[in-house]
Amino acid sequence: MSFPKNFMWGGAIAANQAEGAWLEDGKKPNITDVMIGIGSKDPGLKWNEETGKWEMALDPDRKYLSHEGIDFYHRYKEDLALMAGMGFNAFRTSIAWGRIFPDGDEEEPNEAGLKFYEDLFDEMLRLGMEPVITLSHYETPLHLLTEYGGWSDRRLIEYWKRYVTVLFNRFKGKVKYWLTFNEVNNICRMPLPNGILSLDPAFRNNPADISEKERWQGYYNICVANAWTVKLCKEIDPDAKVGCMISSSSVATYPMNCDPENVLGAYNNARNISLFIADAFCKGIIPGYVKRIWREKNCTPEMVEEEIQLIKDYPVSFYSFSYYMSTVYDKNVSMKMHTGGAAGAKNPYLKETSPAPYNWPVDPTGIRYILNFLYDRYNIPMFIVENGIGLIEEPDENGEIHDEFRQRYIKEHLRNVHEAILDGVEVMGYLYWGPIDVVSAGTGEMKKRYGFVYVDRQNDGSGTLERSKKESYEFYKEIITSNGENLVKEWEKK
Ligand code: BGP
Repeated sequence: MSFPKNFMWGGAIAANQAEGAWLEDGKKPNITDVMIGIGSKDPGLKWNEETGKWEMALDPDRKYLSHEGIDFYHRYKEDLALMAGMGFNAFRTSIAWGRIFPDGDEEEPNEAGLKFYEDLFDEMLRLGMEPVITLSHYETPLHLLTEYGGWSDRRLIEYWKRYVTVLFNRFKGKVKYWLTFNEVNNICRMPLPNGILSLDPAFRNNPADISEKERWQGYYNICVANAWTVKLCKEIDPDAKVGCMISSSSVATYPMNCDPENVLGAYNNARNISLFIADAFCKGIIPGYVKRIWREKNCTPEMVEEEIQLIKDYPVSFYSFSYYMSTVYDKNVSMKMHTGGAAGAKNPYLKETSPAPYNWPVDPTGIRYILNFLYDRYNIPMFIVENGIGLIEEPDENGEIHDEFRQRYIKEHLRNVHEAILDGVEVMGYLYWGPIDVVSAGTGEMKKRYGFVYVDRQNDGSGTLERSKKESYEFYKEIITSNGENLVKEWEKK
């Protein structure tokens, strides 16, 4: 038994990490444009006592690599041709909200922004790639944060509806798969890149932190916005589908041992980091364990009865997710967070991690575990839209990059995806994260590379931006062109 016939094979990037052209053709800054890495403790924002407002305050001594990215904005044709060369039949990227509504609260969209994405999607379709489009990949227009505090203000729901209505009308028939908010569950642990900036005087020295009230009001407003997206899509383009996008590494939280407190702690970790919002998006309910937090922290958001009904009536049609690694819950070890997921105790059973300084544990079985777990919980198709490995790599004296680690990583993960399919899980596709090197989300650097295609751009901003194929390029191509058959045959032999 092989991979399903219509399996989507490809890769995923995001506008803010690849496009560059951060102020071109009418675009204004979005939140990640002022951050060097989404985990950044010192974003380029300052409270101005005189105006009584937050304002952009970039550090002149630091390099904001995302401002030029890999210049995908101008080079997308070349890049898509390289992806097509591997046989991609799907490609995921995001729309930078600030290209369409530069401030976010305008009445009319920016035609230049719409035109750019129209040309981009037309090119994908011409090359036989299904566009899989994230509506917001850490890209809320900065103005919506500085002026309104972002998603904790319910006016954003209206601005969002305007934004998605424009997109659904314009790209009707072209985009069949929409993802609402990238890794939306990070809204609680990394509120700033997810579009919330505190307007509470208590947080003026630390824009990365917010009050519990703002956090959960943001959560509720995003749940409402998600449901509106599903409703508007059904009305405007009924053939298209809307999915959630959840960072699901933490769904694979294993208990350190059979101490019941660790078992329960592991389960709660999966819920509190990943599922608390997936439950709302997929099952249409605000779960009881979330309401308990609201009661205990006295931070119940303001809610509207019709909106609770809307959340119930308009769940997403598929579950898309990122998976990078699993983690271990031990009641005596604190749980840290980074872009790859949660990091708790060390798992003594895992043989490798990605090389230093990243050291992300490699756990291919984890992807089979979460595919089964999530499919059992939500009963909707699963879509892997991010999985990959970031390595520090430079061409050797022959100009080549031999990335065996990446090939092994992909093979082992796909093997487990295949097992999950045999287990009966409906899997729509596998989109590898970062098929071409892009700026890292977590650290804002170039030297952490995921690509099958190398981009000559360095951390100091130097480089020709020239693209070249790594060894894994042909490897991935072979998998795609045989629809995974080559791997299945290899596994059957063993
Ligand atoms: C996810 C993000 C991506 C991506 C990936 C890898 O959290 O959705 O944007 O970059 O992680 O993370 P990093 O770039 O930090 O290695």
